[in-house]
Amino acid sequence: MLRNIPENHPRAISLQIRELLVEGFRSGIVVEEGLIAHGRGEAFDYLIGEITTKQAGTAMKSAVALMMLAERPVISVNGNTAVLCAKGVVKLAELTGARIEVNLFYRTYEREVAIEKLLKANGAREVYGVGSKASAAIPELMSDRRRVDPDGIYIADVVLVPLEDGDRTEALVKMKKKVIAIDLNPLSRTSQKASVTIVDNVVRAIPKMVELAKQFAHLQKSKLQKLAYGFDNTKNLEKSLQYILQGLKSRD
Ligand code: PTJ
Repeated sequence: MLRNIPENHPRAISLQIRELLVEGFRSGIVVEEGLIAHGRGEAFDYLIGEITTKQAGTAMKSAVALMMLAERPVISVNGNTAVLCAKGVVKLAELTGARIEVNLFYRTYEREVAIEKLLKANGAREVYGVGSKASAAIPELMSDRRRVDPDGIYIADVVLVPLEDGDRTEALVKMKKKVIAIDLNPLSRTSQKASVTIVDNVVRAIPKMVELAKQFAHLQKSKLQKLAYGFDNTKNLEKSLQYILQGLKSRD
């Protein structure tokens, strides 16, 4: 049960998100480190004004188009993502034809199963990467994130990694996969290494991506291709940083 947060509290949404994570921690889905990672995310969210910026919107269009054009798209889910947006992840997977795979930095069988259960309670039919299904390995990666499903991330051409740590993004790109990151920190290694970086909070980004996927269902392939491939991640990240800097300067 979430603690009572007054609706009219000026930071109500932010406090509710924290409560979701604390609950997720108590139920064994989120790790302690996930709470710390959220704090870092919150700080960057504050700097972008807790809104979806124009740059994030552009990146999302490219990301959703990439997923819709992909042959084997996969959405990778960790503890934080599961408690913050299980329903949205399932919907996005449905609309883009993506598989959903559990992939954890702090991997335990209990957490994998708890996340699978949560995803299934939110409508997922099949969840990849749980237990012995994670039998393939990402080359050159030493963390437990290397363990992937041979029918999921291992053979994927496009992987969405909401809230990630950088090593795996780099390794997946080396495997010639397109990696879409959602990360509030435009300076993180994940953000810098991904093919498409959405600098936004997953709680705002995933629902917006669901809406885009609905709109894009009617687009011609050539239009999707233009959106997917006519995107420059380095330039877009630079603009995201400029956005933060301008916001700080305007307070002078
Ligand atoms: O569930 P596990 O075992 O896979 O572990 C998950 C964590 C998050 C602990 C693990 O992936 C980790 O340590 O991540 P990092 O290296 O701390 O990176 C998390 C990144 O996500 C940071 O750059 C944060 O700024 C960013 N972030 C945190 N919360 C959000 C976020 N980005 C988007 N939306 C958020 N809500």
